[in-house]
Amino acid sequence: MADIGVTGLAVMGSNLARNFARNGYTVAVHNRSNSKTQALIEAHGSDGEFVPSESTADFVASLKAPRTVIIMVKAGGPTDAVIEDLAAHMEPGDIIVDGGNAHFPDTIRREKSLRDRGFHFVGTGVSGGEEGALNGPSIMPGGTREAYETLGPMLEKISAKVDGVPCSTYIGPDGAGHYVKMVHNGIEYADMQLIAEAYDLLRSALGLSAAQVGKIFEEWNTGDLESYLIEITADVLQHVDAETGKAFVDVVLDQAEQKGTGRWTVQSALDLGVPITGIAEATFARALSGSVPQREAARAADLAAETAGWDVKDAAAFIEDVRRALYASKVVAYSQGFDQIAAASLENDWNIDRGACARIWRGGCIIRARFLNRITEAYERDAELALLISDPYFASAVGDGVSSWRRVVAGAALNGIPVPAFSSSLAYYDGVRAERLPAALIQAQRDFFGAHTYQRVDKGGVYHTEWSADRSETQQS
Ligand code: NBP
Repeated sequence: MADIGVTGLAVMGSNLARNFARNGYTVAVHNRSNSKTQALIEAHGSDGEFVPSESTADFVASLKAPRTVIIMVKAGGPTDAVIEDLAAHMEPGDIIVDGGNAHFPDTIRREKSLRDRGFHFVGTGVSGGEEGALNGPSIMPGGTREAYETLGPMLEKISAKVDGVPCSTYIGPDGAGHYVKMVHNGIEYADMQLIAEAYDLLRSALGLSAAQVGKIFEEWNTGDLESYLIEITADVLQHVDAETGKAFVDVVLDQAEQKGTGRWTVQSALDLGVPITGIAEATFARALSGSVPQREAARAADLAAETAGWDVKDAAAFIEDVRRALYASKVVAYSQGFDQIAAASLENDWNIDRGACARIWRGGCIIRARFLNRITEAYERDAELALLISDPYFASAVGDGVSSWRRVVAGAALNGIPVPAFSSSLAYYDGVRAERLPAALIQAQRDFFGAHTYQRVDKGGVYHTEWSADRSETQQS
């Protein structure tokens, strides 16, 4: 009998099934069209013990109780179809796991409906793409603790390990796992945008080639910024296009696409009222790059630039400024993402441990990075930490970079280089640390035109001023 089943054997499912088999589990495998099942067994049957089935009934019958099945199909309608098919053959107490990129409200809905029918439903984020699925992904499972007792040890075994610690842990009930995966992807958007802005600044200000900037990133990857994304950036920038002999990055169309997780992250942040400006700017920057008619219209109108012209006297100092600005902006983007997780956790009663999230992102996933250790340590110091950048380590790390950050953002503005993620992160930093914000004026305006009321700094209560009459102030009940 099989320990675990995987249905949906496209790239992610087949690699995950192989990972389970290589780790000593007997894996039941199934796919809607049997050709993929056969292809997996023919090409990789020697990886371990597989039990292939053509029908769902045989697939379910080949599993040990409680039967545990991971679904790795296209998110949305296909996932619902597969769940219904499985549920018709499984029994109460069995565990149905969705490892696809589901939107968390779908996971909440599915979990409730399957719980009502006696099943355990686990919505789990799986990060790391096809290579991670095969060699060790970062896994973010949400569902019942009871289901995690059966499923968890298997997920931990196949996950990436950092210092021997698995990159998989119980995240929380129903949609918690998919939510954390969604924010992970949002942070990935911000991280990529910040790297792209740093690259743009270095090329524009110093007139460097892509390969020269690649070398700088290689150097950065030996310090605080060490991460998978910096590493691949160094590699990509030094890659030469075989056809033209030009830098590869120079022959790629500059329109960034997106599959939707960045947008979902921003939508949820708007609902929760959490300012995730880094992720939002990164998402909008992709949208701007793809706004072809608007970009053409702007160029046709020859919109004025009035730039000052870069005059970098000390290239090494400028590079160090950009590095510090990148690190500070990155810390802010992560801080905002963790704020969002905390707010969603509170709203949904998920009780998510943010330190554990940072711990399981250290390996296997796209945003794996050295500094995630520091985030785990910060939340270990204070599990209720209201603001990551107020932790002593991050306060000092960001503080050390503030003057560099200001020089870089000011230089970019003077020279017409768009750095939305760098500049919005700096604006957030200045906003969140400000003693007093101009929000007071906004409250006064709202009361003026809409009688929306305001509170005072010098006494309690809620007030309204009779703006169009005698301007007397009345306390509201
Ligand atoms: P795809 O997202 O391309 O989905 C293909 C699979 O879905 C095939 O097995 C296909 O079966 C099955 N399928 C479809 Br389409 N409609 C179905 C239906 N109505 N009933 C049953 N099966 C159906 O595969 P993937 O790229 O391996 O990704 C799998 C999941 O993992 C997705 O949710 C994805 O978002 C997520 N994910 C992907 C990555 C990545 O890097 N690719 C990373 C992390 C998570 P067929 O063979 O019969 O057509």
